[in-house]
Amino acid sequence: MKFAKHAGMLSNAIKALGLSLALIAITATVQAAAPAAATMEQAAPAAEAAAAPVEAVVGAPAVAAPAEAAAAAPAGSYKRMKPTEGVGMPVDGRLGLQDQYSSLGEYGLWIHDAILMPIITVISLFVLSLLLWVIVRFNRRRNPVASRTSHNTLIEVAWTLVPVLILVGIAVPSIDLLAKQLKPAPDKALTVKVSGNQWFWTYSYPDNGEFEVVSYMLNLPGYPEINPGKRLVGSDLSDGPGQFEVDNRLVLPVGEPIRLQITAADVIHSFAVPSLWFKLDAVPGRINEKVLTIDKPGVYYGQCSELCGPKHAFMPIAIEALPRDKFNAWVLTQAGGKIDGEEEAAEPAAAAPVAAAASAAAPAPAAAGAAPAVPAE
Ligand SMILES: [Cu+2]
Repeated sequence: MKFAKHAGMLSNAIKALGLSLALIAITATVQAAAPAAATMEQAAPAAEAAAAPVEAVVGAPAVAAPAEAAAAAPAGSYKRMKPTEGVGMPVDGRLGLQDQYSSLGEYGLWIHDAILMPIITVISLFVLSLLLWVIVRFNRRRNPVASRTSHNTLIEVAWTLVPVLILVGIAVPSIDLLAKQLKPAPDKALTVKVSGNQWFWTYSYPDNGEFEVVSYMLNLPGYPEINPGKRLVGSDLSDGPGQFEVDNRLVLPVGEPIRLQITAADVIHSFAVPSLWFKLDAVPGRINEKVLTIDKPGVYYGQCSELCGPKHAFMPIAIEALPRDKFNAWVLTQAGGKIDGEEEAAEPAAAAPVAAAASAAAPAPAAAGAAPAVPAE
């Protein structure tokens, strides 16, 4: 009897030791994986960034060639961007989060992939094996005389400390990410106001002449008309997937912080773009603000993520992220659009006259969009 008790205590001690070792191993693995994963995450966007200019270069002449004004449309001219398949949009059959195109998104994705998923997996397997072990080893048939073990200091300390350490390990990067997400925008950041409406989005640009862009989902071929008068998705070469593509996108510059102020005109909506790690509720009578910095030019799709009425499913978000000069050129195609001279001293001053000259000199290509805007200026 006494021997059995000692043997039981010994086996408990061994279990506790094994548990502690397992924990140390987990934390060590996570720590070792962290920098490696971080460098991989950094390397991947670098490779993509290297590929991006090629696409841009290839795209540009293709755009200019058929147009009559190849010479009159210089680098600064705007052309609606065609999205890259699988970038900034959901992919059939995919597990996990979308690829990320902002540094916060890469950080969040790393926390999910390198910290949370491994910890969840290890804990689940560990608990499963403990359960199986208890079922096999400590069942009633194999233990007709029940053990009277009631305390084991080592194992009790271990099963208190180990979860605490795991939670601390999760909390450190999580709180860091949260703090970074809530950091206010720098004073000079571009401000764009986003309003949710039943059932479309409006985007206004107070720093660029207060013009407003109204954004409706395009209608789907073969389905009842959702937004009367809007064209069918796919009727323009630059269109992305159905139910995501809109008539007028939210155009933003890349590589600089943008202060997005989100509100709503009627009921609560939510402005969410998964590939940019951005989701913020749009609440009537209130402005929610968050900074968005997009790393790479592209088209990124999202959806309203707050049930807001019968057409909630038909108010997608399409963000077109452009280099600064192309963004400025787009601003000048909008009625009343102007480049804020104070925002960047040198560049807009140089870019604005060029773009203005282009739209003045080349009425043919720019006529549709820019003609009403330029005289108004
Ligand atoms: Cu909505």
